[in-house]
Amino acid sequence: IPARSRGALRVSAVAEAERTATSSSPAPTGDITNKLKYLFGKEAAETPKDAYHGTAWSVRERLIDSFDKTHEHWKKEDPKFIYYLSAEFLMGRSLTNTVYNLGLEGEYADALRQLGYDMEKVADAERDAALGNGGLGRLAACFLDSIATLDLPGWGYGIRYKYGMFKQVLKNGYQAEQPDIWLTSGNPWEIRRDGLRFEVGFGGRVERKKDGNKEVTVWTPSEKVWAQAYDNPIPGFSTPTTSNLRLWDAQPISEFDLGAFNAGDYDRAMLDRERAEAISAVLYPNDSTPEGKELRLKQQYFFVCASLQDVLSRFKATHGTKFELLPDKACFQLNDTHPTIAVAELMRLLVDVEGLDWDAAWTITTKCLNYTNHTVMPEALEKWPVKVMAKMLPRHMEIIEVINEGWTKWLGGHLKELKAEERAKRISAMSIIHENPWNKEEMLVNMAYLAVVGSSAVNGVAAIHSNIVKDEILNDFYQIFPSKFQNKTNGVTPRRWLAWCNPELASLITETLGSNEWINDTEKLSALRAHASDPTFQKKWAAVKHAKKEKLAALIKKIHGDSVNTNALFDIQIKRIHEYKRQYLNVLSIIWRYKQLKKMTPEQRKKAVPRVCLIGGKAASAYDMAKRIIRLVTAVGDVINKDPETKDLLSLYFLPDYNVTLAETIIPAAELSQHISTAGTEASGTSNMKFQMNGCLIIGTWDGANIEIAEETGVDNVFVFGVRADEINQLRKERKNFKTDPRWDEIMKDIEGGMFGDKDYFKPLVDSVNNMKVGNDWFLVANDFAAYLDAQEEVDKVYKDQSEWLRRSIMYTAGSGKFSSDRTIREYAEDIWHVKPSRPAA
Ligand code: AZC
Repeated sequence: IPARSRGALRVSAVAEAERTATSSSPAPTGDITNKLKYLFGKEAAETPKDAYHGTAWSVRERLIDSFDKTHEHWKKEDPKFIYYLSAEFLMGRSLTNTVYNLGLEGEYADALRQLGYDMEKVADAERDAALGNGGLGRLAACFLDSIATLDLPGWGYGIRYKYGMFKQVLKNGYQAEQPDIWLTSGNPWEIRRDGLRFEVGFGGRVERKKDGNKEVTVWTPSEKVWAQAYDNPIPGFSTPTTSNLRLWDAQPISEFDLGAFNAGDYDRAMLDRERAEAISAVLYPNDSTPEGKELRLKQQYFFVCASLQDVLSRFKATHGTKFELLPDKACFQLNDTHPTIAVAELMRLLVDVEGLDWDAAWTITTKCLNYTNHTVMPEALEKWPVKVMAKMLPRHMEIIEVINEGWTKWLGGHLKELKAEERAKRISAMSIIHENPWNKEEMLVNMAYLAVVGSSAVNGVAAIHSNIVKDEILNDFYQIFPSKFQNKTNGVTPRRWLAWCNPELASLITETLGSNEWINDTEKLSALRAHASDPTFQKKWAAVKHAKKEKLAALIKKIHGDSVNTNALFDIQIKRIHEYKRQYLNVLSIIWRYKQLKKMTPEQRKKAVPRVCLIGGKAASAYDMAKRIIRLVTAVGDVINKDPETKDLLSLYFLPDYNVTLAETIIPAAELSQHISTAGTEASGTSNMKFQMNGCLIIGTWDGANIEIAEETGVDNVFVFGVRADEINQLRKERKNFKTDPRWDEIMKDIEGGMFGDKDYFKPLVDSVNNMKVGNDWFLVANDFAAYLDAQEEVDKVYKDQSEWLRRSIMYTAGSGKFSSDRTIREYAEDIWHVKPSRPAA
């Protein structure tokens, strides 16, 4: 889009003029070429990649200017900070987001044009920072955008993985994983903080020593590494505030063993470096199935330990050892259980290192920490074997034991009304350290329990999920501490997910509402409701959607070589591949649709609604069933995309390597999106919110945030189907007697019979939902199948009435106000963190 039409998005001409006037930065054109010359040794930008590098390194300086101003301001004001501790931050690309958030888009687009480049092409040369798996990591990234935009003093803390989320490629239709080597050409969006590093230890022994007449505990680790800080500035939108994501890189304490080298032992000379660097080398490619890997615990402790030391050292620089003030100056949000070792680490730092007594330290710790649960999948609720923890973190294991002793003792007192036997049962059920139910020999540390006991607030991420947390997953704890439990329905940043990724729609909205204030106040989108049935407005709305569909069609053509019908309904399911998310159900209905089309006469086919179905997402590398689902998608696609009789009416493509950037092209083009998890299993979902903002209709179960989206959009505008969460337990028990739909039986036979080839490979997939002796259809695919087909039929019916479809589409965007992460973050700030905005002068 030309810079002029993008002007509609700008905050205000005045604000921008002010920014330019105060900026001491050189004109971008010269600066871009300078960067290329002095950093890359290039006389001119010969490729879009060159242009990207020059531009990014130039923008970086503007970013650092506002970053420094913000930090000077916060240093002076000394407000309370929120520190968001997360093992994952799925940031995606930075260039576009940075220039738009800083209001520099016009300037840089003009500069690039003078150099013969188009901003969009240049932005395309950037690699995604994919330091996360899925929803949890992307949520953390949206939260940082909102924290900065709302001027809240806050930082993210995480790990600077050398290899992020694996790159997914298809080999003959099967998923293959390749390493994501994302740092090779340097990263303009980070600043290495030379000299800012902390020691992190592992293993070793714990001793009690006398210090005067006081007994102190001394932990002597057997292994130590440096955590080296890298700052990633996070620009807010329409504010001078630029916040920070501080990521830690693991470095050896001793650079190089020259002695070993001189003695000819080259491998040993490098050993320390390799061992240390392994800690921050790879992001675990799991979504909700943790691998019981020691390295993962090591990663968790590594970043938590460095982050807490960092915060305490800044605190001490201002407040000395008045640690009783810490809860007024700092709080930490534990993004799932991954950073939960923070409970023990903060205790260790306060008691062993700073010399506080236990009770004082415990009061401070529990005031500073808060925990968010993101999943109900039992396999994702982390539990570490006591043996592993005791070996790697012996002092922390002791601390957890003491915490648990105190906790169970307190609990015993609290439950004194109960009969002894009942009381003992409850205490043992709520003990942080407990037996492994599948292996009585093994004791486990339950990290969720540790997080609940060690935190002030515990929250789920959508209303239904928070209720499940209270009523099921952590019900025992809820009964003891009802006021700790809260709901904070997720949100997404409207900057990246509407304004920047869909500038055409954004311009139309701004033009219609008379201002772009909706970007910071999405509740204003509700005024679009008044235009939902206006044919002229609908026409403009449809034109934007069509343009975005053309763009996505071009991408499909690039990937698969096929031209898809852009007048077809674009039907999309993009998310991690998981049995509970039920991509399988989607494919089964596509097979059914194909069979129906095949049976139709040419006359009947003329009336059918054409569809382009797209599925994308990564399967955890060790998740066999998910990989089979991917293969089923590609195998079904291979058959139907080649069928000349039907291919204009139905096609199915798997989009490989789904990531943030791909989502930015897919979501604006989507007309129908699928959020069809078994009710009660998807904690929230956040792509549903992105689709909603972009006027995409939803077909979904009564699950996660779908429910709240339906409430905001109007339940009748959403294609809701399927069993409800409160029916699931009973239905699971009865599943073996469930009478499957005849259409289901037919499709199962087709797959088993080899209609899509690879029938041996698909056998376990068929068995998992259809052979009660082998699988048990835990996610109730069969139960929802008929209702899902009905809902799909309803989709077709509404799509035939384009004016009704467009009305709904507009109603979705109009109803998306609640799902801005600004709203979510305001709620966290007010109800949990108690941090207040503090904006530096422009
Ligand atoms: C996800 C949930 O599956 C998703 O429903 C939610 O929207 C998202 O968190 C953000 O809250 N969970 C994860 O990505 N991973 C884990 C381990 O929960």
